[in-house]
Amino acid sequence: LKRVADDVRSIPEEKVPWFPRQIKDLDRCNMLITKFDPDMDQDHPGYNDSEYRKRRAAISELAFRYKHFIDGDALWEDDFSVYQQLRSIYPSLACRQFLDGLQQLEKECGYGDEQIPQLREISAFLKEKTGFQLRPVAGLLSARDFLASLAFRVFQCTQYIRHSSAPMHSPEPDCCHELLGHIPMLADKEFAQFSQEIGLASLGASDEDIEKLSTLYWFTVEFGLCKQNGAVKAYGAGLLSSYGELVYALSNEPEYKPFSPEETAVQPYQDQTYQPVYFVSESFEDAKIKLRKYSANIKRPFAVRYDPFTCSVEVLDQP
Ligand code: HBI
Ligand code: FE
Repeated sequence: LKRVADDVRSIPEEKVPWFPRQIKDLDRCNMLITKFDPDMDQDHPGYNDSEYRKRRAAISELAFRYKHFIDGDALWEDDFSVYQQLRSIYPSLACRQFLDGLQQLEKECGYGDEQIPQLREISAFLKEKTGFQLRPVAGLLSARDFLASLAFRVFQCTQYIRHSSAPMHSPEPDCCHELLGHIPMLADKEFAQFSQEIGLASLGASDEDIEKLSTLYWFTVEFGLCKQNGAVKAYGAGLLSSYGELVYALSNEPEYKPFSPEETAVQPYQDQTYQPVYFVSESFEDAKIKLRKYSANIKRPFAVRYDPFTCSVEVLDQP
């Protein structure tokens, strides 16, 4: 039923791993990682809750059926108690771009603690702001497929909600994480550009480089901090969707290092508990310039360029 690592499409024997060239090719970027899946992981808070698992299977089915040109229905879960809690600490801890994005979502897109707009509406909102669009996904994707989507300004979004026995923490991405962590940031032009550039760098890259880019993504897009008016603020979605870690990251406890792609890309990270170290960028502009330099040094026998008119990737200098 689920498409997972062992029965994924076979990649023919060639030097460069397959990668999507057109936005509709993202229909094939669907390799799920089952590490934190409630059907497979005995430690998942929903593992023994058959109602929860049934609901998850139904939501997954919608994501599996989704095709780029068909744009099927996809729904968000609607329990939004975490919204109010997190909302109250954002003004002092979140970066300016996040607060701007959230305010626009509240004013123009129906964000609030009572209800949440559907994927289609938020996708249309983002398309207008930065050209990003959303597509539903059933769970944690392989890093390669997830990053490839960013190259096309497509963000793969989970729709299900965390189990009610653990409202403050989820080992998997869930809709609270996407809606509160990622979406406000994706409404910022500079940040959208940064995200797409990580995606473009990943296309056809070696497994080793994918691992490094995924670690970079982890310490920036998920757990990044940045300087703003002399203070340190959060922009990472993993922080902005976790009350506990957001407060912890901006306390005096954790270690901070300046963002430097070479060093950040090989820093071991934690996906079970708080990060031991956070990387602080001078600004998004600065992070983008550093990332660009880093990407230029990734070895690939070709270069890629995104054509926004056709939503496709041009491959240059192929041998
Ligand atoms: N899959 N659905 C989904 N959402 C993510 O945020 C995500 C993912 N797969 C991998 C991933 N994030 C990161 O850990 C990086 O490896 C890219
Ligand atoms: Fe995320």
